[in-house]
Amino acid sequence: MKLYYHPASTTSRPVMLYLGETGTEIEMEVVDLFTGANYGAPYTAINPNQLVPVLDDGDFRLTESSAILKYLAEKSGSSLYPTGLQARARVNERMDWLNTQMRRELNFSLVYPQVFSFHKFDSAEGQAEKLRRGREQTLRYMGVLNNHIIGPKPYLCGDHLTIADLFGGSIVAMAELFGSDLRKYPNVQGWLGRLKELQSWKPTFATIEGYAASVRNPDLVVL
Ligand SMILES: N[C@@H](CCC(=O)N[C@@H](CS)C(=O)NCC(=O)O)C(=O)O
Repeated sequence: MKLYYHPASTTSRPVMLYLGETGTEIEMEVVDLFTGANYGAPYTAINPNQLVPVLDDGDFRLTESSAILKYLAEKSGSSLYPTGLQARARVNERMDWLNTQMRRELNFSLVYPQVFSFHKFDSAEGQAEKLRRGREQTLRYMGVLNNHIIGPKPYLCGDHLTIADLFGGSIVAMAELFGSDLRKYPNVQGWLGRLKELQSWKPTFATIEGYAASVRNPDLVVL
């Protein structure tokens, strides 16, 4: 198997975490998003969306980080993706929520327009409005995550780590990385703290931590 990825990519890191935590060794190829390699003809032929990650398993090609995690876990029978009907439905529910609600607001509406030049809005008014709304919605979803999804449990789906935690950890960690103080969300902070203890967390996050340190500044709109 082969993974096309970039370590600064929020959607590549969950797959990197999965591979690290399960000791799964596959071929890894960096697609350099910072030089636009994903827009070149060779990579566009691999993924017409021009996005990472992509998994190749023989002649089977898979895009979408959430689907890749489920495929890898199901293929190897990993306990990170429980098989019981309702337990699995819960993992899928969390991943869909993270992918469509939290990622849209926290990553695309609040963080990315401030720290990735190609996500910035042309007009100052447009940018300000995007950030205002993104912040408002992210605060709402952080409350849902803190009070209802995590609550007193150690992980998103209960007592055990699942692929939903690997997926969500990468998305939610973007808040802290770019200057948000999550102390007002103690359950979220505690959950992230447990994920940071995973042996593959530090190496997986080294690139984005370096990038965040280089662009973080007091003017960023944060939570
Ligand atoms: N829904 C896709 C989204 C993938 C995605 O947004 N990838 C970003 C990195 S996090 C990317 O490749 N961006 C390159 C670009 O926009 O130029 C997934 O979950 O895999």
